[in-house]
Amino acid sequence: LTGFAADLGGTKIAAARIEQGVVAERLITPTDAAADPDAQIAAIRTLLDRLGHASGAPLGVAVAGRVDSAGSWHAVNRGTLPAILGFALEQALVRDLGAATCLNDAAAAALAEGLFGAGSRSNSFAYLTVSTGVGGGLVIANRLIASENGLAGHVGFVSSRHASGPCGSGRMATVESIAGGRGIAAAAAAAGHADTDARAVFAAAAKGQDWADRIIATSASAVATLIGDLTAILGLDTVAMGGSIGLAPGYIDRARAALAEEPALFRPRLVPATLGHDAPLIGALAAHLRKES
Ligand code: ADP
Ligand code: BMX
Repeated sequence: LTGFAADLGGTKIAAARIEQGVVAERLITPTDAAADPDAQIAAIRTLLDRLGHASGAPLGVAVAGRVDSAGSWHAVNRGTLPAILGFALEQALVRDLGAATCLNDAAAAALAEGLFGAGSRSNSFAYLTVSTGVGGGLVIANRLIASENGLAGHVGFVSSRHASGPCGSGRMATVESIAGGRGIAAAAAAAGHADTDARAVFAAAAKGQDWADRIIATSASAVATLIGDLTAILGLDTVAMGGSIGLAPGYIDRARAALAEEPALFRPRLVPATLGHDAPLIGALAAHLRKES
């Protein structure tokens, strides 16, 4: 597993040079959420250039949004990436960078965790990212679940009894709308703390502020209920959690505490992603190398 990878999320773009399955060098830049696809590709390209990527080198690109079987990229949450409205991403990447495979970020991470990480001994595995949104990838009987329209695995858009407001997907009261970073910021604003991002809500909770603690507890409860629901559908035995919120100190403990309220049958093993923030990067390159072989 040697080559390059990029991971474009709603908040940050990461790119890496990967050598023998290990991230040898990584660069990160903030995502310009409003930017059009060409500008997003240019931002990825700038990072790859700095990492020494040469045209035609193996490259996997993971993106927030759905990637359909033709390689077109569409935001599902239009509030997160409003200018990604159906764009021939894989074609453009191949044209500009010589070779590339693209797929959804959480699907890429699920693939990596399934092959090399928390899901490697599982028969029914889910990766969940709690980040700008709430994304997912499902690996059942060692196969990543995929659909032609690229929507399969978008578990953050399931309805939640913990939510009540609108979601950028157009659905109402989704898990993502209450549990993801944008949902947490919206809940903070509703509690009178405008312009407070999820990271700042965590900082406020760490200082003992009740309003912030309640928002994070609700996010973790919504994620735990989602895990119970997915387990009812798929018989999950293991769930790995990633994303900057999922991996934030204390978050997985809160999710486990909420999951403890579920009956045992609906309670899979819940662990942090073994590959941490590298999971989408390693999975994207793995998907590329698999396609080329
Ligand atoms: P992306 O969604 O672009 O993949 P991240 O996984 O970093 O990026 O998730 C971004 C979200 O995580 C934002 O809502 C941000 O405020 C929040 N966040 C970033 N760092 C932390 C942290 N240390 N603790 C809690 N939340 C964080
Ligand atoms: C949203 C959705 C998913 C993505 C997930 C995590 C968009 C733009 N994003 O559910 O495709 O996998 O967020 O993405 O529709 P992140 O930005 O939080 O890393």
